[in-house]
Amino acid sequence: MALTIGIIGLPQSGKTSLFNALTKAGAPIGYASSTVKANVGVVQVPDPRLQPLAEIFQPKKVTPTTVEFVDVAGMGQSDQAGNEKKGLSAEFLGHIRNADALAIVLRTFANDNVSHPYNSIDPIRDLDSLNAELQLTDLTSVERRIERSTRSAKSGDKKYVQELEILRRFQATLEELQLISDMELSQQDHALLKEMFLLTVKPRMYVLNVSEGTLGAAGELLAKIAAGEQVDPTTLEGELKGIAQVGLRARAEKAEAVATSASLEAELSELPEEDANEYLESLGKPQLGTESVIKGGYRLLNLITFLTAGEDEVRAWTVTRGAKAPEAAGKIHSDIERTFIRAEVTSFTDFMECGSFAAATKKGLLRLEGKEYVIKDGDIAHFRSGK
Ligand SMILES: Nc1nc2c(ncn2[C@@H]2O[C@H](COP(=O)(O)OP(=O)(O)OP(=O)(O)O)[C@@H](O)[C@H]2O)c(=O)[nH]1
Ligand SMILES: [Mg+2]
Repeated sequence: MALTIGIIGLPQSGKTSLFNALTKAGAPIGYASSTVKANVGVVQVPDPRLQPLAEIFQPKKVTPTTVEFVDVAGMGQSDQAGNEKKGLSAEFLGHIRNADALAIVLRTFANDNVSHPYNSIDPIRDLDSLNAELQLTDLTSVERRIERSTRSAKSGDKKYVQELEILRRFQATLEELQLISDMELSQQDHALLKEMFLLTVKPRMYVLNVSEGTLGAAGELLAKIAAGEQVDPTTLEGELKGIAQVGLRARAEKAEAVATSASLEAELSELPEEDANEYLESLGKPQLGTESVIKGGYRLLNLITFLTAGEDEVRAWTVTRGAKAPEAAGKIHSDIERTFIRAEVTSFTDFMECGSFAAATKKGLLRLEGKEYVIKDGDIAHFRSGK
């Protein structure tokens, strides 16, 4: 199943612009076309190893691995209208519960034509407000489950007595506005969490939507923070202050923080490559948010890529780090996983030095691996299976 990242954020923070930059889908943006229905799109994961392999194999097809993005509006809406918070709509939840990770868009860009629900730029305040909404929604889910389990526990089923004890701990954490992911969790806690699809336990990435001219500086600042350097936000001016605050929060939570200029990147994605590159040069070639979002998602979810290569197809596949050879084979086809015999594996680097499987075999660089082999990023694998 494709990996799904849910894009959420306050109204008009640039979610659909980011979605368009990522998917080149051209979904309508702006106030007149606030997102009502969710946008869903599939994005190819750029992988620099595919092209050199394609040059060697001249395959009929080159297939990158993909990530799915869902852009769902509907957070912070009740605030905007000055109403009491009611939690999130069923439509919103339907889309976001199944996401593997969340990309939380936080606005720092200046644009007088785009209103902000709180009428000022302060990304860490926006994040706290979004968190409160997510926590409230999770609390409602936990309370509902408590009601259900209480009824079942009364009939004497021990399983539910234990479940209730766990649920009450979750409830207390959420009521204190703490994150469940910060709790010490037992195996049983994890098992229950897996069933509940809570929003605050999903791996998350903060996507700072910055002004065009700040993209380069924002990327550098976030890289510094992620590398563990000391940064004091109070010494920073303008957008960079809020960007640093969010970066530090991400570091403390072991989350990811990336910078994008969503509307710029959405425009760039529609230009011919040459023109886009020229424009980027003029901005000092900043790292683009679209790429950081995809890479960040990979890191967050602990994913790696392995490759298959032949004259029919050169292809990239996604697996969780630590997956063994049969599980990787299962990405290609469940039959190959079931009847797995062995894998022939070489690393991309070794392969490129040899230039062919035959040469790699001669040099002893094409290894035969069994069921216990742990797949590594950049492995080129061929699986043998039988009845
Ligand atoms: N200057 C600037 N404007 C942006 C940027 N990103 C988005 N905008 C503008 O902000 C407005 C809202 O952008 P959208 O992408 O529609 O925001 P959204 O979060 O999808 O909005 P809703 O669907 O209403 O919640 C549009 O007019 C965009 O052009 C940015 O990086 N810089
Ligand atoms: Mg939108």
